[in-house]
Amino acid sequence: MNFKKYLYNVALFATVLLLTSWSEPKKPKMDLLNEAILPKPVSVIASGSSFEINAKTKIFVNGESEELLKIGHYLANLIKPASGFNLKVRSTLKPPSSNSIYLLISDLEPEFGLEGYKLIITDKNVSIIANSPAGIFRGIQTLRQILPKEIEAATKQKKSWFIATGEIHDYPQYEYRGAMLDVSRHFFSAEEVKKYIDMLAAYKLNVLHLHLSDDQGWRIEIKSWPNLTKHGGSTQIGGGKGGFYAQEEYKEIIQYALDRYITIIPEIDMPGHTNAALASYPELNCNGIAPELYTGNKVGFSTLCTHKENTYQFVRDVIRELAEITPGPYIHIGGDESHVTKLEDYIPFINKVQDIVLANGKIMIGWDEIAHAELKTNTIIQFWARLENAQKGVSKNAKVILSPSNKTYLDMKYDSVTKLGLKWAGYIEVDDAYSWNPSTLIPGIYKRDILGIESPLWTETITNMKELEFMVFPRIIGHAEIGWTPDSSRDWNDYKVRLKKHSERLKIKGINYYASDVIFKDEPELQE
Ligand code: TNX
Repeated sequence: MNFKKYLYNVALFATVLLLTSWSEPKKPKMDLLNEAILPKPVSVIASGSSFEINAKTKIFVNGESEELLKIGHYLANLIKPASGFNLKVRSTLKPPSSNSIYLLISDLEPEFGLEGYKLIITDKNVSIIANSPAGIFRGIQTLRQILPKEIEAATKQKKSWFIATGEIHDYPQYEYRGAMLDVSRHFFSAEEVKKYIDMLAAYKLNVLHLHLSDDQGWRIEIKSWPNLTKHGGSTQIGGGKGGFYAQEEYKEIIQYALDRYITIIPEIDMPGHTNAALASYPELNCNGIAPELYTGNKVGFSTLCTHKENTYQFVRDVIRELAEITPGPYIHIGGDESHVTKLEDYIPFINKVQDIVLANGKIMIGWDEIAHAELKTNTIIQFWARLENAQKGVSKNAKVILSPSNKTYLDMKYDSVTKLGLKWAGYIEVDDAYSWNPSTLIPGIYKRDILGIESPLWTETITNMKELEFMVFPRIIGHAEIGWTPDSSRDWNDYKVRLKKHSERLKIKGINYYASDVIFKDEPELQE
């Protein structure tokens, strides 16, 4: 080869090299194990490279399933505001080529159940595989958490969207992972409830229990007893204007939740906590006289008249209408703190209500006091206060939802200087909320007895969304991890690091979380 030809070859080689490196920019090396995923997945394997979501990435779903296409659009809409991308969503029968996110229903091992998923990220593609659409939806929440944090911004960001490659296998420890919102003491609009549903969905929760009636307000339209909302829903604690959900509005909340694989559980609290109903219909009172509406925050002073036939007509109508607009399997009948109902009246009352719920094809849930009644197959008790009640319930074959007030009550103050909230069950710091195990909480109650856990937010002192967010976040993220992640892979020190990182996302989302010292105050530096 002469020198000219040699130079020519060198130049050609250099050009080709340059061109290929231009057209295929190097993917940054990234480590999936560095990502702060909450709740922590069952297993994560990192492969050290990255995948970039760009304007040309397509979302594919296998088959023509409307439901999967809907989830595909949900994902596209999550990515859109911050990236500005309008990702196409398409169905396909064969695995798509590169630059795609593929949502696929397939038979996974039984432990993946209805909500488990595999998330597989290579430098060419992302796939989310699950036994059912719910699993795909949960997998999308993980994908969301491994995208750069700016993905949570509401406006377009100048950024590229790389994610680390690897494989995540994940499924929940408990089938029931819930939150409860008390919309009676202070009313929250349907729009606000939907916002809350979105916040819960991000942490793979699957139940929102709505406390729809109490002494201070009746919040769900019952067409056969219209004064319940007209009068009984007109105020709230402090005397402000209350509110209620028309049945059509309630159905919209249910659909919104369903689209996020969240079941709404409606609660009508009885026989106590009923002043709003008693004030609306004199015939529900033993003395036939309607009391005034109540705008204070005392508990335990009201009761339906358990001897009157009227009362059972009322309960039948309410449960029937509620069952008709509730597709989920459960109706919660309260049953707590009936301090002015005699036990000999309380027990037959709960027994009758249970028959009414069953006759309407639903499973009854009640607070732990209902363990005194004759529980039928499938009835569920929600533990909040008394260990003996939970144990009694389990001895009657009931399954238990755990809402220990000293760990899960989101209305408890964090510490002595927290302005909002109550403290009767003690202060609950972020680490207290996280550091406990459901299966060792109550002597004699084991994992097989436990349906799951739920975090209630009572709203005596909580009046708006900013206050709600402050009490809920970040404690509920810890509860979500307790419900999802196996006890053996949970550890406060590891969780704390992930939560601190994750807090930057909460900030970008505009969630008014409590920046607790137990997360943000660094340990004192070790002296050299
Ligand atoms: C107890 S928990 C209640 C509620 C209150 C709450 C305040 C339960 C079943 N009953 O009526 O709102 O304490 O923390």
